[in-house]
Amino acid sequence: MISEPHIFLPPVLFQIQYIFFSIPSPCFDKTHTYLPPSTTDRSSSIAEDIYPRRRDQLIAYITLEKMGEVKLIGAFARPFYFRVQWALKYKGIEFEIFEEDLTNKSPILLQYNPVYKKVPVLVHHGKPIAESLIILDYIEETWPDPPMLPEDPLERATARFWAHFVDVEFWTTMTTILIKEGEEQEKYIEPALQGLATIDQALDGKKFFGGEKIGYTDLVLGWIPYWFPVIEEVSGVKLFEPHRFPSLSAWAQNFMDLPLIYQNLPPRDEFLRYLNQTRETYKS
Ligand SMILES: N[C@@H](CCC(=O)N[C@@H](CS)C(=O)NCC(=O)O)C(=O)O
Repeated sequence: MISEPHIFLPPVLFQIQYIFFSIPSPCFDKTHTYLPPSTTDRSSSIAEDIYPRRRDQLIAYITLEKMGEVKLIGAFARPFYFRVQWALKYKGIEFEIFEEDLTNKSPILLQYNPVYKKVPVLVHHGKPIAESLIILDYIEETWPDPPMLPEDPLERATARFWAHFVDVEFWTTMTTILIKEGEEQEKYIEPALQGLATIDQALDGKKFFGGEKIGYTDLVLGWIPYWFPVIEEVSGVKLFEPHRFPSLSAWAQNFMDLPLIYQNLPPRDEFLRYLNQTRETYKS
């Protein structure tokens, strides 16, 4: 388990920490520059010459210890972060969000997730929990009602199996399709189609993975209906044809019809711009 951070740096050290620049992994973070270029100037004075988002980060940093009992560290449009947001909202838990610029990670992230230095991180009573699926388990155990997972151990294992399958197999395939071109991209099309067919069969005409109500597996796979079409648009590869994957397609519609979901999504235009930037950088 990740150790609890003990050091709470004063603002001047916060500024020094900004000098560090970590190289993110391909969860699209190499070039996400939705901050204006001036904000990447790490020598600028925090007091006077600061872009609002950065000022927000500073304020969030200073007050993180004082804020409400549940905080979520995430970053724009990251699906692993959104699944945790949905889970917290599903449980009716109040929480505060702190969004990272992953091209310039804050001391908060480095201290709260020192092992992976990735988002999301849930901070509960000042204690960090990292890795989205582990966070979902923690949420389920800490706030059992309403349950996300079924009662039956076999059904619980099945829900976790699909979550694992999609994170390990399918997500990687899709991110590769997004950032590659030509032959390299083509190699991943068949695995992606097979992945879609596998998920379609797992659903087998059910409204949601667990039956009539959404639950754990739906929240974990919930990036598919909104993220997938944007990945297709940016990569130029069309895979998700409703007639080929009827169960998955109906599920996607059911999922997107829920206020819990459609009220909690990244704005499409900014998301599209971000994925385009990402593709441009990685493919070169
Ligand atoms: N297995 C992790 C994956 C988290 C992950 O890859 N996060 C990405 C954003 S989607 C990240 O923080 N990347 C920053 C980096 O790799 O430096 C989870 O489920 O939480």
